Amino acid sequence: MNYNGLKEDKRLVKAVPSARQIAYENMEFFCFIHFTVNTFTGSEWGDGTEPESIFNPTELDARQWAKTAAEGGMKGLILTCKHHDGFCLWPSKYTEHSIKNSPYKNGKGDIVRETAEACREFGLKFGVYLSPWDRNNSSYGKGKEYDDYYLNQLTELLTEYGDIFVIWLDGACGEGPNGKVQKYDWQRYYKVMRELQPNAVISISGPDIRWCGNEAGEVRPSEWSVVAKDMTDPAITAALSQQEDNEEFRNRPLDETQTDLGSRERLANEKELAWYPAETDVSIRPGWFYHEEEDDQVRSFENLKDIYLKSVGGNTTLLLNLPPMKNGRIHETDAANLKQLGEFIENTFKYNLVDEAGITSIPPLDRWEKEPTVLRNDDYETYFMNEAGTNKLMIKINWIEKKKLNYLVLKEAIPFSQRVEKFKVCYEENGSMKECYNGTTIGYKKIIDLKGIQTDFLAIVIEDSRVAPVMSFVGVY
Ligand code: FUL
Repeated sequence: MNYNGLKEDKRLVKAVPSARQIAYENMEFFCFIHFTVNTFTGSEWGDGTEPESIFNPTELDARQWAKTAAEGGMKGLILTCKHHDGFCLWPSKYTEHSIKNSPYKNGKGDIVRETAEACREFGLKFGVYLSPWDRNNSSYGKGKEYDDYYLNQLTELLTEYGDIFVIWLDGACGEGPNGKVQKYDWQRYYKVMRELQPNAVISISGPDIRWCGNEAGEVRPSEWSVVAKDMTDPAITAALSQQEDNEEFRNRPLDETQTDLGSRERLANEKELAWYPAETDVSIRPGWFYHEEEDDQVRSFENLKDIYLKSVGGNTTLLLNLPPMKNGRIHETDAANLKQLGEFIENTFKYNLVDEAGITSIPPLDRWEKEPTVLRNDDYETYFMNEAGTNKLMIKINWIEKKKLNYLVLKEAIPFSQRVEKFKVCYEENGSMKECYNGTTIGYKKIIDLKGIQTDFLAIVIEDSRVAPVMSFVGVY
């Protein structure tokens, strides 16, 4: 099989996800909560000199955060336990710069615990963001002394709050209070993380989940989970997010060097490859932290829907930030728009029309032990693997009568890596076949807007694949 002059290369599909990566990708959609002294000073990056006394959320109820996230269709929640300003939302034993010296619950509060408990109540998994960059602690920039401090805090978070599903590591790294920049001992950090929470993924400046490269909700048209192994080097994420945080940076689109991370051409000379799937992280407001003056700039339901379909439906996980207000509550506009998204997700993907359709395929059925009907089950136990060496596959779906079709969902069986490189979708209208989609990657999940076409026949035509495609699920809604 040839593709643009390059031979089929089985090594491209040797990179496969770990169990923890599969579990994370399956969760699809998460909530980010950015909350710290910045909420009270109106800034995005605190400088570490903020007095603890300003932190005073008088109506904070972590259950409202968890409820809002669950109603929005999210499956997990990640809290900024410590942002770059160094202020801790839990009473860490290792610093005085925390809520224990704030008016919040007279210094007796622990927002990490309250949030972890609320997540359990609402069926969400809980994750932590612990900024390596600390602009408050005097050991920052002093090498091992700061690494020890960071690991002590990390150990508190990973041992005292139950199961953690993700440790989200920010790439931003600047000067500390003494003007020095710290060189983080990442490998030592990862070792402790793996020991204490072996099921948690280590994201962004970690080896499991990759930053998509922008904060504007933009997704690559061809998103590959198999990329060059050196992309997992935290120095790369750090370099990408080194700039000052401002709106321009947050809305910066991908530059050309970042649009193709995984094509055969791009990977042709890479010696080592890794399964390193992308995450789309974006805020519901212009800032990561709450600013009252942005109350009229909350992303609308339509915009959130668009981001959801592009990201979760474009082979990435989606991490959507909901910044609580000074009083500790998520603003009602943010909650209402997200709730609409949750209802959209639930109602749209409730009933799979493939359950009442016939499925056949070309090459024909009887050449395989398994029938393509296994595509109705949304799991990796059942999948449809094309015959070795046969990279083309057509899946045909037909109904007894015409149906109005809104969305098509396709999933590859990612335990076998990501294989499909080129496919199209066709349907029958007035006796002739029409093309309604033409694209490249599928990966974990692809959602295609069928725009309400009316038809009784749909064909998914895989035109090229790295090696024989393995499809796990087809849904039509
Ligand atoms: C960035 C940080 O600098 C922002 O403040 C925010 O936390 C974002 C999610 O990551 O690197």
